[in-house]
Amino acid sequence: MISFCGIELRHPIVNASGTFDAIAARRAFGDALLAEFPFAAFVSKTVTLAPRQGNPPPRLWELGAGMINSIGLPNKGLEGYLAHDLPQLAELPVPLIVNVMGSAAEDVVRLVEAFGDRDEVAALELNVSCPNVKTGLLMGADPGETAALLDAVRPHTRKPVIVKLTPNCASPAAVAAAAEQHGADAVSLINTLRGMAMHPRRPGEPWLGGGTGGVSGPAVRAVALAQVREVRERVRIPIVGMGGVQSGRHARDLLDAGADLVAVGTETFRDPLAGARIAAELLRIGANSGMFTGAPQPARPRIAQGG
Ligand code: RRO
Repeated sequence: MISFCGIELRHPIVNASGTFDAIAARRAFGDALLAEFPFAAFVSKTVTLAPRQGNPPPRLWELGAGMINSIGLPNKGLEGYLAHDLPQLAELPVPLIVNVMGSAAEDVVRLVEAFGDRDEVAALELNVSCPNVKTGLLMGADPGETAALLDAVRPHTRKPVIVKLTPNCASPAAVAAAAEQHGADAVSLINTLRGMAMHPRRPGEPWLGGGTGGVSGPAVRAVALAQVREVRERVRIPIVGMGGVQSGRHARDLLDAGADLVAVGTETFRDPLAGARIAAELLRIGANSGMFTGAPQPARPRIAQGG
């Protein structure tokens, strides 16, 4: 067992918000999903105050090393989430982290109040980093905006508050430091990197209905590692590291760069049980393989010479 913001977890692998639909997965796999749930905690897709349709299609573009999404936060809104999603997510065998977003601090306060004293909810994640919504502030791009949001939100819940950081700003580490100083219990990073794809047959037109989107998958792994390391040098609160993790080795690298938990996102599109596989691989790797660290190495067998 490991402890994250006072929450007991079986292992350090969770899902990245919005990349694993646990309700649909339960419909597809039945109660077997509960018996072998792939993540140590479940992070829900972002909830907004009012329902949203999301961005016009197409919403996805596959890359050589990942994908670009422009989903645009479709969700049932707070009332719909409380009535339909929360009761089903509360049946999962792991702690529930609810991800919320608003275009103004007052919206986020109302969302945090609504979840702040629900027993089903272990922690809240504030999404201040969605690259795909044109209206509203990107509160997470600026340390001052992030500080002001936390000042508004913090008095309304005793539950752990995780701030999801954007890589699309001058200094994610400065935003993380502001979040810590203004009461965040943890930070998570990275959200997707803003990118675009051109329409293959219509010169000059973007492919995605939203114009631009968020790049995820192996393409962003090196960026995630660098940013997690940079944030770790600035804050003492726990970090949920994510970005292109496909294996236990990749998870180990993020932990070594300073993360306390690792989230898996795009890889679950290829394999819904990737979280369980990565957790098992991580366990086999252990804390340190000893290679190139100066630790004593086992004697290497001599390669027999022919002749
Ligand atoms: O819904 C989305 O388009 C979306 C969100 Br809220 C987010 O935080 N990150 C992302 O890549 N897509």
